[in-house]
Amino acid sequence: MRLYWAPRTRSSRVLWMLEEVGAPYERMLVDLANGGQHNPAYHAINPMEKVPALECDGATVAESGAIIAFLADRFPQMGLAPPISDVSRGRYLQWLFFSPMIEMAITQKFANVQMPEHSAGWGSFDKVFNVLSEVLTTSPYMLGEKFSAADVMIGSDLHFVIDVFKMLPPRPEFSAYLERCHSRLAFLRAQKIEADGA
Ligand SMILES: N[C@@H](CCC(=O)N[C@@H](CS)C(=O)NCC(=O)O)C(=O)O
Repeated sequence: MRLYWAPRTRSSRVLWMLEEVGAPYERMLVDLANGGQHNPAYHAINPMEKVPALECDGATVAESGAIIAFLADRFPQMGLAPPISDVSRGRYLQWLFFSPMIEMAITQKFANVQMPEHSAGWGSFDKVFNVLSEVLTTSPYMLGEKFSAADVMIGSDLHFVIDVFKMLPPRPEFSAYLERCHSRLAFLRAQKIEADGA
């Protein structure tokens, strides 16, 4: 497999996922500062001209959430997603797809745009994080006791919102969750790769 990436971007979550999966991969740096993402060869891989993207056995996939879902399904032996026929797959997909709501909530806050809660698909900034708080107050991970690919998505979103952008005042349930996510060996390996790559 080959990951097209750049440090300190949304590639970080895919790097973390690849380390969770443990299968061999190589990294190809896309030089965002010098327009590497606009190179026609890269455009063919991700027409959005953004990182990350993944090549796997001749197929390409872009969008960090899609890559993470793809990897979880491609390496089922790692137990990072409930099996297709398992009823808990529904809740897993719900949280995997929740990440864009977090992005919308952050964008709304940054842009300082007012919207009626009933017409915004994500409700509101507070609603999104209160819903996550509700889950993480009673369970160690988004699906309960077991870490899954949904935690790679939600964990990396919360890391950006809380640790990097400092957009949310500390909440004990989020701090404890991030501590659990950040103590995973795969996360620590990915962090080291980021640091060395940067
Ligand atoms: N929805 C995409 C977003 C990817 C994205 O926004 N990547 C940024 C870095 S975090 C990027 O490549 N920016 C370079 C550019 O737009 O020129 C995903 O989750 O993969």
